[in-house]
Amino acid sequence: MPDTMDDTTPALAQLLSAEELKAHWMPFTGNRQFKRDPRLMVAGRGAYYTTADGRRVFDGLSGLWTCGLGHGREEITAAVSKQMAELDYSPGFQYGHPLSFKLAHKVVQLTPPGLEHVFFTDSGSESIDTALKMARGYWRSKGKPGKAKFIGRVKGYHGVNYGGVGVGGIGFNRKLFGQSVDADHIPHTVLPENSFSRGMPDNGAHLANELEELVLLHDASNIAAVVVEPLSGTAGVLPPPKGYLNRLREICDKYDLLLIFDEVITGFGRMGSLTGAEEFGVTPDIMTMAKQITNGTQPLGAVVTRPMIYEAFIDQGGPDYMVEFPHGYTYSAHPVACAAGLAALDLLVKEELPQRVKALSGKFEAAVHSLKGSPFVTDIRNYGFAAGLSLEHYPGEPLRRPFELGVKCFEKGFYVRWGADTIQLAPPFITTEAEIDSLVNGVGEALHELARSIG
Ligand code: PXG
Ligand code: PLP
Repeated sequence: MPDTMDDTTPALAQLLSAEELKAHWMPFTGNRQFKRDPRLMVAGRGAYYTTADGRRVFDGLSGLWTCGLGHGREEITAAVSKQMAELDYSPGFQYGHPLSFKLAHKVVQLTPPGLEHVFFTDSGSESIDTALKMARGYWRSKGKPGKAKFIGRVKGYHGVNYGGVGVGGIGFNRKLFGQSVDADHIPHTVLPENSFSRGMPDNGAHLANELEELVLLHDASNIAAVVVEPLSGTAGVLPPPKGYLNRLREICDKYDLLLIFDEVITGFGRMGSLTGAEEFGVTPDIMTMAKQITNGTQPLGAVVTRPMIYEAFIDQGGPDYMVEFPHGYTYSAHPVACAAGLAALDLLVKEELPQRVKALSGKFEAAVHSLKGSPFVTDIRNYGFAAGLSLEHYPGEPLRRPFELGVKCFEKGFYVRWGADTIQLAPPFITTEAEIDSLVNGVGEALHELARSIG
């Protein structure tokens, strides 16, 4: 284990006792390793964190793909403080407050034409489960209750709630929990001939035809919806092959399947457009969003739908005092989260940050691909301000090298994500060209140091 905490352990002991460290069962974390050698952030400003041992660390993943505007944005802090003082909570069922309607309207304006109604949740996982319920309810309201199966994609990540795990395609996330919803999966789009592709790979549109194979297998009368991320984030940044998403859309139209885009990572700027749908030119029937909607400052998710979905529930709603969609969370459209969302989206638009990502994405692409030939690097993929590097496995231990590399990067002042056999970079939209170079150089040095340390 790295011994970097040795000289800082007294500072850590002042901050947290062993009992306190033990009490928190951390999410998606190696709890044993972490508690032996904690990595703690205590402050954030712009594109940098400050760690408990007083170091400045570049935020190479924008939090968890959340904080593209950078940290400590005063406009968001002011909006949240004002809202807390004015109306800290208001019931979301049968009563409302003005901000949720303003935010819903804003989201409709920022998503592609055709998506017109917004349902609020508290997270990406809740957004996905909401979208799946909308899809099944839609078909039931149309008199087609058999249309209940979902088609996800291998390597897809759709959060951790039961529906999302069932349509998700990451084996590690599924194996302890069993199959939760009726789902099948189309193949992922990683092909050896696409190694080191820049942006959208040339090969692989034909893999969308696998959807048609599954439709022929299960029959369209049994399938509710197809759920994919336009670009898979968590699995290691997998951009869609050219033509692939268009083909999925065609097949969904041909067989009357709903198409759900999970834009929890791709939504609100990271692709260099407001959404992946806009960037890749394909509009789904339902879009799920979260993370960047509040710049990560408050938990908030959104599900954006075509009118036909909303109207199907309204039309079957019975007397007008009846609830049309028996679904919602205590914190759906929380006023403080809505205040944060309005402020964050205002900044995103006013500062033209998607445009900035687009303008700098060529620079980012060239920088990350300069790591080709560095020790252990077997593939590099990128789009917008997102990149994934696949790393050569230790025999029988695919997850170990990315962990070692991530910790080494952190020691060197760069926070990056490790997951599966990859590391991932997703810098804030405000990142400068010099910071892109320094992040990529930091990762390159860490790779070389890792190679030297194991001889
Ligand atoms: N869908 C997609 C496409 C996601 O990326 C979720 C749903 C779930 O969102 P919530 O808010 O419930 O976590 C996500 C979230 C990572 C990482 O390190 C990625 C996510 C979450 C946490 C970490 O790649 N994606
Ligand atoms: N469990 C119980 C016992 C509840 O009363 C509620 C909400 O009222 C929930 C779960 C759901 O909580 P949430 O609305 O925050 O998702």
